[in-house]
Amino acid sequence: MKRIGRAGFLALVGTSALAGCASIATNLTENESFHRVLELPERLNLAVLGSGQPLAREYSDSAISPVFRHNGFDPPSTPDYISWSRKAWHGYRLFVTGLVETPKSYDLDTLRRSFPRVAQTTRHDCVEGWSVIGKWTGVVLRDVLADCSPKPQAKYVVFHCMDQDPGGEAYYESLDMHQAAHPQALLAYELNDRPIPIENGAPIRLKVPTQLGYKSAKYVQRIEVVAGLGGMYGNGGYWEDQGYEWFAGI
Ligand SMILES: Nc1nc2c(c(=O)[nH]1)N[C@H]1C(S)=C(S)[C@@H](COP(=O)(O)O)O[C@H]1N2
Ligand SMILES: [Mo]
Repeated sequence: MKRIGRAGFLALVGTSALAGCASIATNLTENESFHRVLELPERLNLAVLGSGQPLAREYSDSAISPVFRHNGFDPPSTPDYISWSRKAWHGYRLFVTGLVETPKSYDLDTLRRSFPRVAQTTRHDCVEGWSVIGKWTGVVLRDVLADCSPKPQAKYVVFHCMDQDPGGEAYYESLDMHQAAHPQALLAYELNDRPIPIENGAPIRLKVPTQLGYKSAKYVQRIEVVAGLGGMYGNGGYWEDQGYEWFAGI
C-alpha cells in the first residue's frame, strides 16, 4: 500500500514539473527530509505485503488424494538435470536474481536448514477440469525473497523452469509481489512427506494454492525479481503467452 502511495506521489511531482512548476519540484527534491520520505521504504516489507490476504482452504491429511496426478511437459532432459536427479540433487542450486540487494543461490540443504519448514494440504485445480489434494512441504517463498532483499522498484517475480515444450520453448511463470508475499505461496521440496517426484516438479516447485495449477511452476531453477512484465517476459507465463489469463485466482 505504501508503495502505491509513493509511486502516486512521484507521478504527481512529475506532473507538476510538466505543468511548469519545475522550480517547485526541484526545490522539493533538493530538500533533505523530502528525500528521506522518497527513499522510504528502503526495501519491501514482504510480511506486511502478504498479511491479510484470503487463504486457500487447508484439508486434513485424510483428504489427501491417493494419487497426485501429474501434468504438463516432460521432465527436463538436460545432462545436468539427469545427473542431479541421480545424486539426490547434489549440484542443483536455486538462483535468486534481478532487482534484489543480494542475489543468492541455495542448494537444497541450505534451503531446508535456513528457512522454517512449512506444510500445507491444499487442492490443486487444473484448468483442464481435474483437482487433486496433496500435502506440500517446503519454504515460504517470501522468506527466500526477503533473504535477498528485493529493491523498492521490484514489482514481479518470474520463475524460470528447466523443462521445455516439444518445440524447445521453456516453461516460465510470474507472480506480482503481492501474490509472491502470500503466506501460502511455497517453494516446495516434498509432496506427501516424500521428496517431490520428478513428474511433479523436483527438486523445487512453486505451489500457489490460491491460483490455478498452471501458475505453480515446476522444476524451478531461477527466480528473477523484475520491475515489469512484457518484452522478453511476454504475458508473464508460458500459458499466458498462449492466451491464458495471467491472473488465475480461484
Ligand atoms: N515447469 C512446468 N510447470 C508446470 C507445468 C509444466 O508443464 N511445466 N504445468 C502446469 C500445469 S498446467 C499444472 S496443472 C501443474 C501440474 O502439476 P503436477 O504435474 O504436479 O500435477 O503444473 C503446472 N506447472
Ligand atoms: Mo493445468
